[in-house]
Amino acid sequence: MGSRRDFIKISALGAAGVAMAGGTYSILKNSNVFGQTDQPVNPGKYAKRFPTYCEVCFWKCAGWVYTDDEGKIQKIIGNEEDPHCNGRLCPRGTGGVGMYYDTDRLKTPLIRETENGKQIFREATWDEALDVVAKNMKKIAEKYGPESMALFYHGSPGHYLGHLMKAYGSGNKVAPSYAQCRGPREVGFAATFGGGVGSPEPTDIRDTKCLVLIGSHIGENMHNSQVQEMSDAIDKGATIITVDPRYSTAASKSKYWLPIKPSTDLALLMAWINVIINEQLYDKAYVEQYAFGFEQLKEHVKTMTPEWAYGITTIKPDVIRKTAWEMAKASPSVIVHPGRHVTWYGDDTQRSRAIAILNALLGSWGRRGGFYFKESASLPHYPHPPYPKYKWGWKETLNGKYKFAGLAVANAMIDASLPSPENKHQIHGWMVAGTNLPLTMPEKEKLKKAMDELDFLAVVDTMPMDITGYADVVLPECTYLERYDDIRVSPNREPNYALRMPASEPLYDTKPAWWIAKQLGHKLGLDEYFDYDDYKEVLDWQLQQVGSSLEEMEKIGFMKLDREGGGLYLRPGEPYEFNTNTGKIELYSTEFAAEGFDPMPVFTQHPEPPDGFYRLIYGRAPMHTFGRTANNPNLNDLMDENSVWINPKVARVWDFQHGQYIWLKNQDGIISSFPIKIRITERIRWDSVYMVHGFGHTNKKLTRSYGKGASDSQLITNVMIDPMMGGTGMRGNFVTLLTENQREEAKS
Ligand SMILES: Nc1nc2c(c(=O)[nH]1)N[C@H]1C(S)=C(S)[C@@H](COP(=O)(O)OP(=O)(O)OC[C@H]3O[C@@H](n4cnc5c(=O)[nH]c(N)nc54)[C@H](O)[C@@H]3O)O[C@H]1N2
Ligand SMILES: Nc1nc2c(c(=O)[nH]1)N[C@H]1C(S)=C(S)[C@@H](COP(=O)(O)OP(=O)(O)OC[C@H]3O[C@@H](n4cnc5c(=O)[nH]c(N)nc54)[C@H](O)[C@@H]3O)O[C@H]1N2
Ligand code: SF4
Ligand SMILES: [Mo]
Repeated sequence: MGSRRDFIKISALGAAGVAMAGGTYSILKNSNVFGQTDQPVNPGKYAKRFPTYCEVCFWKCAGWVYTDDEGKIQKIIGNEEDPHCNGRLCPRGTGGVGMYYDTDRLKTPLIRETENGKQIFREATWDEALDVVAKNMKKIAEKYGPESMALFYHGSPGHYLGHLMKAYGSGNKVAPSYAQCRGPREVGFAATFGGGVGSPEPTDIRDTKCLVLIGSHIGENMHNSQVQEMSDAIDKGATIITVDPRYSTAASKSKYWLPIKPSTDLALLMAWINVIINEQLYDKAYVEQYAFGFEQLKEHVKTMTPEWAYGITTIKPDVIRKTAWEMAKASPSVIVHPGRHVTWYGDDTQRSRAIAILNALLGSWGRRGGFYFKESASLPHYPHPPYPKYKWGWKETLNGKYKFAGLAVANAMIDASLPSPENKHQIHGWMVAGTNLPLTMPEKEKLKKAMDELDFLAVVDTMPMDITGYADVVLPECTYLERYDDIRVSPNREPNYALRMPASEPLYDTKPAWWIAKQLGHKLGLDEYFDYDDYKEVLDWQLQQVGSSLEEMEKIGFMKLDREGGGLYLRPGEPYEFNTNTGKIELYSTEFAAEGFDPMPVFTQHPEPPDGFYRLIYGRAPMHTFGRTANNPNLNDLMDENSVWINPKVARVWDFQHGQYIWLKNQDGIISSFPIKIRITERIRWDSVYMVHGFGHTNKKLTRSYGKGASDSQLITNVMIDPMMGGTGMRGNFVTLLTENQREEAKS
């Protein structure tokens, strides 16, 4: 069956002219995975340096880009003053140069056309390509109203294109980094402490005495300063407790590894709460002064004993008690880490709530070695006319569901793009910038159907990623090393600014997203919203308002400011009003109760794998960010495919050998597009298999990563939706293992 929008494999366009940079990268050197600042920078070799902040992941470490006397980018090192990195980039940040030098990059705008009955991409000028985008946006506005356009984004381009969308009349700006990532955590913590966690997480790891990791695999999850602080805390003797069905890197550094049965963490958390209350281990003064609902909570957890949890989690009662005592001993310098990618089982908001409650009982919120009060620098918005009022927005696309969604829900936006009787507000056009939806969203068939229904789809990306194959128009953005972007103002212990400026002219015919947004604005008659010729003017204006300038920031790259909002921690007995209904830390959530949800978390059992199937779990590799780095020449060198971790017991039953390639088939009969190599290891429970996310790319134009490894996303066809905020729980999928022959049979 042909579809209106066939997947087009982008053909190699333009001569691949640029050679790889020669620089050496201190990756995984001396077992220290971070780049070093103490390497002398040879002034003869490196002629110039330019400030940047990294876009290889969203920790946004500030750094310096060095070029040689021919203006070629040679290396990137961390900015010593920046608390996100303390002068050391992670292997991915160091390897970011590979994004610039990747000869598979998108090189010119492309327009989908039909030639002899076959759909192809034609190389186009920017003017032509932007004309097609603007024409289609106008058509959609006329036919359905501008509200029917949606922007899917991740990272820097979102701001400029989001501004364009709002000026055009749509408030549908949506990032999978909410409902596929940290949304439930933000809701669970806000219901408890009156504020979300945000990024970077305000975890005071450097001063903690006890760090509890529930699935957060810091060390493989390479969020830079967090890994550094954890390493320092270990050196200072902190106790690490890791709860993970897999013996993760963090587990290997832990005093306690709790190899929990996947999907049962909420029972463990409730049992910990039970012990901490019943054995009077909680911070009494803190709870008395700041918390609401203690008596209800005490009553609620009465039967949730370690013995009860043992039957569910397989974690022994004495281990549950001992680890609870460890936390209490360290209190308040203890962190039960909120995690980050928390969309696991559909009850994720409530699991995050349980984590927040546990922290509240231990008195760690607003305390040294627990969670500090973060602060971010402010910058005035560049002036523009008010946005037009839109008649409906992302909230209306939820059709009354997901009351606690604080941001747009990507999966709901996809649902809203499918025609259906209950869909009063259908989306008809997408712009996708910096998110590779086929590898990011579960339920790939639904995604494809939705894309097929669209009147128009434009993609802004740097690489011929899988999503570009579905586009009507592809707009090639230049990489973060070739552009100005907004000043980074992310929160930290001290507020600060970091600048990104180009270290090189854009290679090929690529352009920054701010420029793309401005040109589209012009073609849509929205010039008044883009009152500048160059984004430098915006940055300079903003910096002038706060007593600095672009000129100054180009020299220093990073600026730390004084705190204005009070101390990092609560002073003993300090009166404090939390931003909740009661003004207190809510152990009993009045908000949840008012909307008919459990005011305190309740454990429910999740389905378990049928015979011959194993739970599919996934995570990160230290040298890759999702799928965005799989093709990066430097990082591909370090790891070019993922493997599937299988317990030796399971390997024996199936008679599989280490290194053998197999296919995975899920509960709905979906077979992985590509085979995956077996890693036989005791480090995984026998009831689960594990793989690193971000492999199994399907676009042939990714010459290094096409067909390498398997995609977890493809096998995630069962999602467990969080009824509170719409997050897609993705760990309720089960796979069985197929040899080549069995795959042939299964296919026929
Ligand atoms: N190198 C690198 N670092 C990254 C990223 C990256 O792409 N690459 N991405 C960044 C982003 S956006 C995010 S959101 C974070 C994600 O990083 P985390 O928030 O740390 O990731 P999770 O996916 O929640 O955790 C993965 C771990 O959960 C374990 N797990 C699976 N099922 C269960 C279960 O039922 N219970 C428990 N307790 N554990 C389970 C897995 O074995 C694995 O070790 O990483 C960030 N850091
Ligand atoms: N199965 C499964 N699904 C997941 C996860 C998982 O672990 N497993 N993790 C979830 C999590 S935690 C998150 S945060 C999301 C993240 O998922 P996404 O938001 O989709 O992030 P990436 O996969 O990094 O996709 C980034 C896209 O941006 C492009 N890109 C890179 N740099 C630039 C740039 O400067 N400009 C532009 N315009 N494009 C650029 C890349 O080429 C790529 O196409 O995925 C979620 N989905
Ligand atoms: S943690 Fe690594 S990849 Fe992420 S921003 Fe920092 S250096 Fe870049
Ligand atoms: Mo994420």
